[in-house]
Amino acid sequence: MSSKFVLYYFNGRAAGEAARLLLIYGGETWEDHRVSFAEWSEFKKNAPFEKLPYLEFDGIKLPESYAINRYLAKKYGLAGKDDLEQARVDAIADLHKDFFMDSREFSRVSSGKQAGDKEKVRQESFEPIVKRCYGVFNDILKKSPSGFFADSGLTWADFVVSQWYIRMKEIAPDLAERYPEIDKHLDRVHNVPQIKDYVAKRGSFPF
Ligand SMILES: N[C@@H](CCC(=O)N[C@@H](CS)C(=O)NCC(=O)O)C(=O)O
Repeated sequence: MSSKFVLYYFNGRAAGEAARLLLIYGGETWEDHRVSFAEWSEFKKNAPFEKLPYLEFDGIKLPESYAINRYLAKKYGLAGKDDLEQARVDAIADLHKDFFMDSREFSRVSSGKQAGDKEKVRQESFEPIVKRCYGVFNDILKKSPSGFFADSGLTWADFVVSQWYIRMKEIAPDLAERYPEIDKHLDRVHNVPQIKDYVAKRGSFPF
């Protein structure tokens, strides 16, 4: 059977895994196209906005991870229950984008992909963004009646935050103790019935 959706991203979770989880949650027929770093410079010429991820369907190439996530979340009922909740979900995701951008350096230096003094990068760029964002996320989750970011239940913001948190915990294991609600949230997300099987079988990722 031919796939309706093709998601193009690197072999990592980072900015692509939330879209994968949304497609799986939605029960879609889709193709998980992982672009290797060796083929990227050639591939980039035809990628909209010259970045990954993008989602291809019906002759359309939709770029930008959050545009993709919102599009799929609306389709599968994971955008938030009403306009206000959707705006709150967007706010969580947007704060997470700050976090993602500012934490990538520590991730790269930790894995040796980028040169640098790991402890210096941790103190000067990673810790300030961790404190600003994870403090907020932890408090919201602590107060949430659903255990997810939105009071009504699971949304795409849960996929975005939890999937990058996996990488954060690899490079800074003390985060689990400092932000216990974020740590419990990861298990809660991974136990969502629609994605549980995929999560158990997907194996490890380099980032
Ligand atoms: N704002 C974009 C950022 C995408 C982005 O930075 N993608 C990275 C991978 S996470 C990429 O394509 N890197 C390859 C390059 O810049 O050449 C989004 O959220 O989709």
